[in-house]
Amino acid sequence: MEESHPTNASGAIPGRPGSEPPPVAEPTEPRGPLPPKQDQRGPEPFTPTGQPEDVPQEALAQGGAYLTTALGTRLPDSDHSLKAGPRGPVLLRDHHLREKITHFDHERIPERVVHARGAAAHGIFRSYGTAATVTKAAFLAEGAETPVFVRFSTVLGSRGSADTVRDTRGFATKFYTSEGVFDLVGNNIPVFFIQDAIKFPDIIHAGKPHPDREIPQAQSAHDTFWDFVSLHTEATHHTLWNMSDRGIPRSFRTMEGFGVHTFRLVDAAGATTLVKFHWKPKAGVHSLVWEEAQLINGMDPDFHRRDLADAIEAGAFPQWELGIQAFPDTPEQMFEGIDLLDPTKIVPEELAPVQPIGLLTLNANPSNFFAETEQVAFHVGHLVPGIDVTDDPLLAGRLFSYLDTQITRLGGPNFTQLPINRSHAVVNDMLRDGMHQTAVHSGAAPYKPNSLDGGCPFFAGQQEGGYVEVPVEVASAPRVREAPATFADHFSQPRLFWLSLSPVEREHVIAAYTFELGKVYEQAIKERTLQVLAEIDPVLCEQVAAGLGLPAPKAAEPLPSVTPSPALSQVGKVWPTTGRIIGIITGEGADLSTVRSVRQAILDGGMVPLIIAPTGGPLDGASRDGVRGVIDALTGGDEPLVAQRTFATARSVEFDALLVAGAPAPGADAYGARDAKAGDAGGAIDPRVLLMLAEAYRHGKPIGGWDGAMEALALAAIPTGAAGVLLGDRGDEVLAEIVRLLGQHRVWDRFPAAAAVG
Ligand code: HDE
Repeated sequence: MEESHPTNASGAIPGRPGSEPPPVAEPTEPRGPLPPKQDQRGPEPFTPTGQPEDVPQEALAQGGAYLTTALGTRLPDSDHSLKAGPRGPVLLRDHHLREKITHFDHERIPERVVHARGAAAHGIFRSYGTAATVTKAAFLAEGAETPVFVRFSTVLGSRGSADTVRDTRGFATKFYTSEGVFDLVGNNIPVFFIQDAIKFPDIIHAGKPHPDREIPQAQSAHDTFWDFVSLHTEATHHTLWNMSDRGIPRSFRTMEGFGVHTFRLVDAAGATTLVKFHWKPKAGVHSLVWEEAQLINGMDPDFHRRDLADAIEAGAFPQWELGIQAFPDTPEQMFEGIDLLDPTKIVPEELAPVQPIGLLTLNANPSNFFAETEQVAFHVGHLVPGIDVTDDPLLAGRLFSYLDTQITRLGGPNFTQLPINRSHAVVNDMLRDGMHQTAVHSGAAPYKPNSLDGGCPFFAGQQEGGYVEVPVEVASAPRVREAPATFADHFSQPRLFWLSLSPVEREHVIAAYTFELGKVYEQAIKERTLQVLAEIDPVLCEQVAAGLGLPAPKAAEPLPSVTPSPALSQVGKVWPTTGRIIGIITGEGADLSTVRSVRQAILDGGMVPLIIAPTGGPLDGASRDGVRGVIDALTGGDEPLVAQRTFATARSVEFDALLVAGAPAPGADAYGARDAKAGDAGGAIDPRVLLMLAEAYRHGKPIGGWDGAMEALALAAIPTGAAGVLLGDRGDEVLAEIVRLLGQHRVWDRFPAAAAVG
């Protein structure tokens, strides 16, 4: 049968060679742009509590007072299945039972393949306008205020793993700008293990638990990690940062953040500047010490998550300044001999200062962890006009990976419609259908060009705020699987970092390598790692080798001469003490008026006092009744002094400093009483208090006391007159000195500085 073709009025077949050209279509009446489609508008702005401002409460989940099914039918009972008689059997027709169980069965979604464990907060970013000279991004204009959502994370552990493991921390920020969403998906360490995204599965497979037994959880102290990083020496710099105090931050609030890659900013005239992004915490850059971090993982695995939420709830809003290091966008993309496309390299701040461009304040906790913290989807490809990427090969792979992984994790391509991910700018895309589509799209023509929807939506050029890629010249080159020669140096920057650390920080690095390699079984892996350390510094190599009981190898090449960067050290600086936690150990006979005034002075200083007592309840309970109670009631007198921790619930790791108000007698519970009866010299002081003091001392925390405190300190084997240990007659004087020491974070003198480096 003859094929039939559509023909036009002249009988020619459109698009067929040799046929007559199709006649020009009659112009139709030009139509104006259609108004934005209702369902494709941006989301209603979300308040920090996560509730849309102008959506009535009834329209949201959890409206109304009565329990309903998912479809709104009110329910009389949710505690019993529908049965044939009270003793059963259960009936299959019980829709409510099946709905409840089925929904529960599907409550979990796949965790993130990396960065599974995280905590997040809402906030606001205020731009200083100082970046407006180099970028046209609207949210970086002077005075612009942009809502943000920030998620902090560990990399290796599962969702339920502990917070204070030795690991890199994620620091991902979603800016809901007026021009669309911009995500700055950074880490707390400025360099990465690999230079090319194709190695990402390798480093992650090496760091994750062993595939046979699925152990160890959330840590790098095992054979596969060290096997990989000792063979793959471009990982040396990042690994050294992990082994430094940066691998165990005191709090998310006291971490720096880094964009890692070099980005490209574009101004209104199209001029470009290369930049590296930095987040600088207002509270200072502080870390735990390793023993402390390990103890916390048992005592309070949610330490960082709790710390962030508590601080925000208490109104102590964490703040970071966003800064940029700016470099000329030359064809070589080099700065002072450093390849700006190499993500294993930093540019020392002494060579290119970090210029502040805005202030981030986290001021609201998520109201639902799953809806917000778990479902948030960051992507380095979420860019706004004025910010572009570079050809960093690690970044190129990331530009593919995030969307790809989120399609699996969030069950399809429509996760951008989830409240936490929705743009606050108007959305009019032509993406349609797919799993979990929540928009009810109108219009007949989700394609371009179209005439049926009046040509809408229209393209936005430069003038209309469109995202126009920078027309960067691409050099013609052979197609190869190779890294550039400028990526080849893997050791000079680790040496630079090592030499920039203070002696006590070097000592921590030595201890960290010794610990981690001490957990490795294969001798060959330890030896290979020692060879890597020899290429960084002989003292580092020798001291770790001594700890492992192995010979120290010599460097294969003469060590490069590098200039240290003092900005990389966390020691020797003075920081605000706001939000730091001071424990006050009280006991029988403690002078409560001093405790009360010291507690108040701590609060007045913006810090957090926690009273630790042998038992719970009010310390001055007896005096609340009777005459004192009546006077208080009449005069609105003092708040009762209540124990927030007991000897059973407190552990040193929760506190930044400890005060001892008198001699803490044993607690009334079995533990304290039993040990007290032991009859040794320590019997008079609760053994858990002695443990607390000894730990705080070992971890370099300021300790102060008055009244009978001296006895407790002596029994905890804390030398009289030791650095950062203060005994006085007056609580307020002792506190003043403790706060001064806290400004330096730790009593650094207490750590023997073994790592003297020449
Ligand atoms: Fe990621 N990374 N990454 N990463 N990354 C993910 O995306 C990936 C890298 C970072 O709180 C994943 O949604 C590749 C560097 C953070 O939700 C995944 C490479 C930096 C977060 C992914 C890197 C990061 C992620 C997993 C090598 C610092 C958590 C779940 C090319 C600059 C974001 C997800 C959050 C998460 C891929 C390297 C930071 C699989 C392929 C370098 C903070 O897409």
